[in-house]
Amino acid sequence: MEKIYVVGHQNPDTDSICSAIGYAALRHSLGNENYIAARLGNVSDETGAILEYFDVKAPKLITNLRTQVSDIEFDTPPTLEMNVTIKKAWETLKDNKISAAPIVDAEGKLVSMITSGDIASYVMTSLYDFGEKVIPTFDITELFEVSIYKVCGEKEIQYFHLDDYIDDVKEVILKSRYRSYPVLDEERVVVGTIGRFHLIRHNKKKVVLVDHNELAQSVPGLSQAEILEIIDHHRLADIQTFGPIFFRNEPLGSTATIIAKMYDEQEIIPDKKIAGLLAAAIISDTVMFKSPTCTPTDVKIAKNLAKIADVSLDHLGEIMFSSSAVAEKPVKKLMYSDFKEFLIAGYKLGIGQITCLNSDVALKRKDEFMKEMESKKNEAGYDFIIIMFTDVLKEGTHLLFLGDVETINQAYDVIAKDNEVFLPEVMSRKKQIVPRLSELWG
Ligand SMILES: [Mn+2]
Repeated sequence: MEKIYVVGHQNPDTDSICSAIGYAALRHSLGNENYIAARLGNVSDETGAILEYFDVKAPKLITNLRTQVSDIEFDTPPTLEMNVTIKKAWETLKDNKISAAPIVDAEGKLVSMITSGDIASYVMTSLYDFGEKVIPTFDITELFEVSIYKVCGEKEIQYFHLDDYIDDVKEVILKSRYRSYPVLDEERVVVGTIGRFHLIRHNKKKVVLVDHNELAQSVPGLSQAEILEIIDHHRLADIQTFGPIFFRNEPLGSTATIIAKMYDEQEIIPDKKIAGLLAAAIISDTVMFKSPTCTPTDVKIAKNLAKIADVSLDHLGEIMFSSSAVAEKPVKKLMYSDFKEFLIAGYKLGIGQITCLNSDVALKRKDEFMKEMESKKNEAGYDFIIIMFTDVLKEGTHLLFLGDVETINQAYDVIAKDNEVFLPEVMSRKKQIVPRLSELWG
């Protein structure tokens, strides 16, 4: 059955990973085994700690959704072994109404290709060599018994692999003149042939997006894929689809909350592990229910999930937030584990968020952070770069930023100094940091 990937945003956070796992599992419970949880990047330490706790594997890593040869309905003509005769080869081509077939060794691996043209030309050349002499019939029989390997010789064969991208295949095919090309699996075993014709229509990869609906945060090659559903709790952004889709957007604290509601609507109780992961995702996204994005629904559902999983929510919080201990880890790792890019009114900016139990420890490393921010800002061509140190105990966020200080002062009604400022009660990038910039610039 055709695979359907369920995938969250780039630089996946706990909500993106756990919602993908949770939704794929819900689909499995409904009998749709072809839903596969996926991720677009490394699992953060926070998420890793929670996956380990519940003993659940990280979702499959995918790097893009460009169409590959394996997405095409290519032909599967019979293959011929090297030692068969041209008579047999000719019959095979004729019986299957094809003009070419791959030649393989005993293990099915590609050796060459034979075409009806090769056979015709070999026979004609051989006959022609007799000139105008009378041809004895036994010679013709012998001719038919020649092994095909002799006929096609050692010509160079253009072939493709199952994981080759169609764009690349197209380029090669348009420049060459063959009618069909062998397709190989990773063991070089021939699994079929493709021709120009197959490139015209092919299946798109199918995907369900969770926890985002913003192109810049999604998987490369998305425009070549078919989006079946979007389940999200972020602002409506810019992803467009070819046809109508199932789109579910609710102003809740996490996508995991929506997934848990969907279990409920289907009257399915998630198993212990899934319930635990969804609860953890709610706690992570709402920063222990302290974020203004948190709603009473999030609290109610998280408590219910914790009951099913037989764990305490505080314990889940400890596992996740202490894992992002900010004293020792490399700055790059801290900065990019939850880093998102935004385009607001023509401004390009990057905003990273680090949730921690003690932001003072992190700020001792300000110089290191500023250095990395500087180089990232130049490299990515950002107008602004902001790193949020969201402090669970202080219930606020310490900002480090690079960009126009007046923007920060106006947007957050503060007086920032030395590229930093503390924002009490600010816990959410989505609801408190981004919207104020949008208002200011928009
Ligand atoms: Mn989320």
